[in-house]
Amino acid sequence: MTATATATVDAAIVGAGFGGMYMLHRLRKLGLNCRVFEAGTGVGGTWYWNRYPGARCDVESMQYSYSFAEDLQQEWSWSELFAGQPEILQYANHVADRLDLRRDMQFETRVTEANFDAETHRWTLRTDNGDVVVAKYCIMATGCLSTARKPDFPGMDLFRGQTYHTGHWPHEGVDLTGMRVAVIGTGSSAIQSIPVIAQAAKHLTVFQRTPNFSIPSRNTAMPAAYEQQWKTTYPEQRAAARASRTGVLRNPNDFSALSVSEEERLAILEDRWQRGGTSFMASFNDLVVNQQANDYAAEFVRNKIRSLVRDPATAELLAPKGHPIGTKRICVDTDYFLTYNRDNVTLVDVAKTPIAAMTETGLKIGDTAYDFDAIVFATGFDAMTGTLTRIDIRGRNGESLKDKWEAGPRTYLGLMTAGFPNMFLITGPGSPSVLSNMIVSIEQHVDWVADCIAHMNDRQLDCIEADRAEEDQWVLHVNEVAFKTLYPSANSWYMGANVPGKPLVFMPYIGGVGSYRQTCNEVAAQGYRGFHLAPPARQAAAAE
Ligand code: N01
Repeated sequence: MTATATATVDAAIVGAGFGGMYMLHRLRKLGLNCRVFEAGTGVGGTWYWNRYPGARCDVESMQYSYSFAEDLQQEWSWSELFAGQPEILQYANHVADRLDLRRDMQFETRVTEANFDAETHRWTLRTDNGDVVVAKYCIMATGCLSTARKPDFPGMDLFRGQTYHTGHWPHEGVDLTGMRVAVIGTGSSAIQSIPVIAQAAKHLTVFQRTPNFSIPSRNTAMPAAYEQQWKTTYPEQRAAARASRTGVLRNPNDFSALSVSEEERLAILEDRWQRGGTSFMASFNDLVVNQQANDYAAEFVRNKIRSLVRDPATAELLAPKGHPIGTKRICVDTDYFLTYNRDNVTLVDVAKTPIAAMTETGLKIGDTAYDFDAIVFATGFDAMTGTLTRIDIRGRNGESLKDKWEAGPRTYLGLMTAGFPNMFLITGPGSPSVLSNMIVSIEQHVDWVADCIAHMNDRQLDCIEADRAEEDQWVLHVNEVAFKTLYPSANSWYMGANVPGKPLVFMPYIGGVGSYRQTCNEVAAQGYRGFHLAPPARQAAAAE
């Protein structure tokens, strides 16, 4: 679809990932005229950009898919227990085809500005292609991990070899066969890509600043009986996931790690380790709130690392000791720790002596030079706020979102931010988002927003805005809940700690997917408590 110079739509949706796709579908059903803007050349969001070797979802395939249409969830078959990136992208494209979404999508177009006009209650969006679009609603489905981040080493431009970021992996793929490769970082993306890169590279050197806890995925081809069992019980299972804490069904044990004998504790942890995946964190109900409980689980995993990695010094370097398990995003891997037993893999600790510079031939750590053919940045994202604050968003009275969020993001329910009427955030900061199964949280937000717009249409309302005092209360609540857990003790991207100068604020809402949904539903049922709703601007003026 090509934009005309100035177009008018009911809703402008920014982003064609799972959030933007479903939002378009829901709003079309309400009869709204919509346009989706997407920087990439296709749909899929995260799964469009993150094509690095080994990229895979760590929520089980049967749970990581849309639940809104029975035919969609019945007709699609996943080939593995945990789907790889190509298959998830294929799924996103399948949904786009089935729902004929692309005709309202404009690709290779990045929204650069959005301005609210309080006189008309309309947003004007501008894009890097020069498009100007006027919309009643501006819906930011921009993703939580969509602005890739590279550190700013001196000499970044000097390196003569190839450089890559896991979050911007070339579509044509990269052949690292026989190369001397560096991977910087040991987060989820690195932990998935390192075992695959090690198989191709002549030599792989991993630069680790903070070791991470990782649990084996135990990924397999999809067992037919397992798929069938899910497909016949989808309604119940989806309902249970929506009411759960994380949006993922993982059989949580509802008792404390301190309530059982040491023998029992080890047996439970071993059972979860053998089952694999993030369900390890559901071994007990207090792993993220009780330091002693957490210590037991953390030491269990450290001992596993010690048993898997042959060289004791490397094993000790890989064993995380500086943060409670789970407070930095828990990783899920296939043969990550075993990869360090390969002769062609070296681990370099850059915690005490950081990477000093990039050179023409590689990296400098202190006085030591390392030469490479390719350097892979697995250095993460400016998470949750980075994409939104890079768009020049101006609300009432020209207030800039970037300025408003200077000391940390402020939202009411993670859905709207006061002063920015008619702008909805899909899985915004202050909502469970990244602490949950993203598709469950996306569907909940999209449904809430679509229902809200239907409510407004039915009553000829034209403008909705979060109340600032309600927003202050919500921000306080998000903080209070977070500080009852161990999460804020880690230097994680949840806290903004990975971006120099970013305020240290716990950004997602940790109160749980189920109870959060209930709160959102109650707010709607009470006539959108905490929001101001208004008729069209001209009508309001006439009534005064
Ligand atoms: O990014 P990260 P990611 N010198 O920020 C290191 C989701 N995800 O792309 O911890 C040296 O976690 C940094 O070190 P430190 C998931 O939610 C999901 O891996 O800051 N190192 C860290 O080790 C995940 O959490 C899936 O000390 C530097 C790494 O780079 C999120 O995306 C798969 C450095 C960045 O790790 C982000 O994961 C992949 C420097 N100057 C991702 N700067 C699945 O579903 C940064 N680092 C499986």
